[in-house]
Amino acid sequence: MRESGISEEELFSFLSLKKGEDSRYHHVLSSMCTLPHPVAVRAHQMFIEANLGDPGLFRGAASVENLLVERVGSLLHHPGAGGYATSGGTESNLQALRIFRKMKGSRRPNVVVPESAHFSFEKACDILCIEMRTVPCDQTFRMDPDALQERLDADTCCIVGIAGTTEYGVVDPIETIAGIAHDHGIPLHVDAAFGGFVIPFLKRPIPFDFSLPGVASVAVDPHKMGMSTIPCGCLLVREPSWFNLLNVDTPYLTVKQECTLAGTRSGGAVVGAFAVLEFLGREGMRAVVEGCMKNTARLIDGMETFGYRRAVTPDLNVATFEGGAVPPGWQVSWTRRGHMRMVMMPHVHRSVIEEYLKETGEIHA
Ligand code: 0PR
Repeated sequence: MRESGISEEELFSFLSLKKGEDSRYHHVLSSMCTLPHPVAVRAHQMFIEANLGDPGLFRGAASVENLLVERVGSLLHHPGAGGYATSGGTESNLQALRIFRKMKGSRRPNVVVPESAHFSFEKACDILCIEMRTVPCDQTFRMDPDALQERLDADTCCIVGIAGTTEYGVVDPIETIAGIAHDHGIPLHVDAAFGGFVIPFLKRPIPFDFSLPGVASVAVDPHKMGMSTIPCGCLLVREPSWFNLLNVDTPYLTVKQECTLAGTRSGGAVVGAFAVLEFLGREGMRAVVEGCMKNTARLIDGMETFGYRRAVTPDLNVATFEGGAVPPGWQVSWTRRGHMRMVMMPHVHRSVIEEYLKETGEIHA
């Protein structure tokens, strides 16, 4: 660290330089994050210093967190769900497994996840010393429920289903999986980190939430399709009292117990997430999702005219292809199976897709 500080002007000209090295979202087709909605930015700035880790000091921000949980709960057909705002899908998934591991009390617990699960489950199982059993997917990259049944035993503390896979944007057969979970008395955690703010707004919603009796918990991320600022995830559980399993004493804080993983937590991002939902309402969210889905269909259509076949027809706004050309200056990603992958987030406007297709056509020709 410097002995004496530099001028603000010098500092910010250095930071502008660094900012210039960042990707602008404009040509980014590989991300599940997006430019935050302007109301999220404004709300975040307004609550920039709020620390939800000491909620008694920031009662306003803390009550907005409760409102956010209530809004997301009602979206997922369970307004009375317990929940809190996490730092994102990784923390939500870890905390859900932590709850169900404690509930089970087994000495050698296992969790059963589809092979398509996000790598956050690997981290969570490593930290929690849980055996992770993977279930193969079918040809459409969705978990095979028969193979799931074979992997369950008396030490299975949780089944995981994915409502919107990271790589292919497909939804596991959650209704069937929830039935299996219910029959075996094993809690089902649904990772809807990406899909949670998409599926409820589709023309034909797919069952994935608390409306299914076997679903015990759901992870949904405002900092992905919720268009909030980073970091903001949400973990919701069917029974609010389950969070008591995670409580630790916090004697010198304004609240005496805490169930969250992080101590200090961003109030700004949480208020930002609430702001977007309030400002857009279901109508506004439907419009955003409809746009993303139309753009996905347009991209698939356009790529197929060049002979790049879709790897699968997605449920959500993720498109994957058997091969493809990447024009210079664009960010795309590749799945573990080698498919080219693009995510049609809200910043990927129709004009961006047309530009991408035009440039791809030029390379292709
Ligand atoms: N669950 C699912 C289904 C996810 O897709 C992700 C992240 C997570 C959990 C973990 O969420 P956090 O990253 O919030 O902890 N999916 C994206 C991915 O890993 C995250 C991402 C976002 C990656 C933007 C790159 C990027 O530019 O691909």
